[in-house]
Amino acid sequence: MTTVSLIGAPTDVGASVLGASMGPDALRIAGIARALLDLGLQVQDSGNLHGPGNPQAAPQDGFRHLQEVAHWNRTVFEATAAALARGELPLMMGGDHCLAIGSISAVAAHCRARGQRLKVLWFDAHADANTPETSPSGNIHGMPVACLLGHGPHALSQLAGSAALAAGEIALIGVRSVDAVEKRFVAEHGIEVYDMRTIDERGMRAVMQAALAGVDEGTHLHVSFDMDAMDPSVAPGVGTDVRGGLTYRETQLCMEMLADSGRLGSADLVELNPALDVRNQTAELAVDLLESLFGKSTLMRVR
Ligand code: 6HN
Ligand code: MN
Ligand code: MN
Ligand code: MN
Repeated sequence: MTTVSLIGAPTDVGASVLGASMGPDALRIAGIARALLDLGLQVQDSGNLHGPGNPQAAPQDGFRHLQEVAHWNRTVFEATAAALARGELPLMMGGDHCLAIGSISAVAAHCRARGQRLKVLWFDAHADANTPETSPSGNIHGMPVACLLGHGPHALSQLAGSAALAAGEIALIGVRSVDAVEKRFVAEHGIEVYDMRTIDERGMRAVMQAALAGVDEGTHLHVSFDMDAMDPSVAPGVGTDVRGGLTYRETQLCMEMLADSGRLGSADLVELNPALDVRNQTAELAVDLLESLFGKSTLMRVR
């Protein structure tokens, strides 16, 4: 039986809007553990990780809070690696999206050690592919994709010993806000991107089929879900909202197709900002999505 390890990472050091630090508790209040237990999973909630506070400092050398971000990511790396080593399925509850550097670096190291293929599906309004040279904000939550591909400071880009990912191991879904220099990074690395226009034109089912092509029994699937991938009309509790995002049903279909793949090995749920939410609805929405990701379906499946 699968044991889901809930890893709370309560920090917003990678963002400039404060509040994502309250994400883990908002998910607990919305009933994340109960929901997973009701699906017949085992749940291990070891509480929240600890780390430095948010200094709210100005950028230095293109980064805001590099020291603090590196500290948090080392801690997330250790917790994720420990859960994987115990045979559990880590669910990192952010926190801002910089924390996916730690979780995905641990997943990549785990897969490499076992000769497993890895595919990361990165749901986001943004490409998160800035480097300190190109970032308009210095906020490190805008840089994790670049760091995971080996670009950025050593403390963030080499957590797994070398670059965590090759460009072909990640696909971005739901993208609609990409900075000028990020466009070049994405194109030059040949990163697989399903932006909102592609989703409009092809439909979510075709997009997910393409994103999951090649995922087989030997593949570890990691889902990194930034709540701002969804349309702000349904997910208002996020710090960097962009209109024109995924609908409720489009997102549920993604989660259902991911569950059907049977290959989910780890996940992040990030950028949930309870300070900007209304009656915890974005956390409740996140729990709905996670239920589907972990196999809840409307009807009994007869195959
Ligand atoms: N996120 N591209 C912008 C920046 O500051 O680099 C926004 C990044 C948002 C990041 O939502 O995880
Ligand atoms: Mn993001
Ligand atoms: Mn985003
Ligand atoms: Mn490169």
